[in-house]
Amino acid sequence: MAATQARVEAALARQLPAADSIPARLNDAMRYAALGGGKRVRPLLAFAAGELSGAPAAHLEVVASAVELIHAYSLVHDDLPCMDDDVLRRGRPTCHVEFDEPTALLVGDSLQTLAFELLASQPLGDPARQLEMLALLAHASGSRGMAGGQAIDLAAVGKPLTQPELELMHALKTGALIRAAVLLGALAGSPLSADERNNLDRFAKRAGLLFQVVDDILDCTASTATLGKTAGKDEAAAKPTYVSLLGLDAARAYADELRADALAALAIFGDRAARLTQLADFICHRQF
Ligand code: GRG
Repeated sequence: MAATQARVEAALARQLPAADSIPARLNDAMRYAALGGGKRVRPLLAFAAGELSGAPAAHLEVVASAVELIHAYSLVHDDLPCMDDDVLRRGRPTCHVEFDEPTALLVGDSLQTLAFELLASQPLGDPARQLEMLALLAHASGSRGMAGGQAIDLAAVGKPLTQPELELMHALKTGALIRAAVLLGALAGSPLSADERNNLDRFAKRAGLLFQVVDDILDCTASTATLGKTAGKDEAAAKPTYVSLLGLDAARAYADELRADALAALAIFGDRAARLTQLADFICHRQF
């Protein structure tokens, strides 16, 4: 994991505009938001999924960086006063606190477009498959994916949601990009069979939901210092979560169930899925 994280960090550092190039404040803020922090779960998933299809590491580096840039953009915008209004991210002041709101808005815009520039501008094997990858990442990021989930989240504050409604919100807000990371990693190599692809998709959806259930548990059980972001925000904002819906013990049991289902979907891949299995365990048992 450390080697992959370092590789992605170096790739992002190369692809982001130099901090002293014009416009220096925006470029500095882009680097602040994207470098030097985060678990890099999505890049790790992309690299692990690439092992299923024999994807070249150079292709995976591009795919993983593109997904992480979208993720970094979403965190910058999510922290803005008009959204979640937070001051702490990855143990540091949020982007709009360290810089200013207009800069943070432009940082999000620029990280998002850089992701697509990166994914479109380097040959990644079969051009038709590369187009499929671009469409997949765009779909996962937009109103039918992450941004749509964020809209449902903003509208849901203070309202009780049923479990299927909560599931849809998270499948879009958090799950869509995690699913994209897994599928893009696999797409960067040789084609999978239809059966393999369906099982990988099932793994990706279960892993995305698992990530969110654990996030909800950590929000009410871990400290701000451990998380590097403000803990207890969901309850304070009266946000519906798996813990508020099911209770802590049932939320933990649900996380175990999702992990087991995710791992069952990997059976078809045998030893090639060793790293994805480790990552599902990491997502389930993480402490931050
Ligand atoms: C602004 C369009 C738009 C979308 C924002 C992803 C998101 C949608 C908001 C983030 C809010 C949040 C805390 C969601 C819970 C799950 C999540 C994405 C947590 C943060 O991801 P990690 O834990 O972060 O992978 P690091 O810092 O490790 O990269």
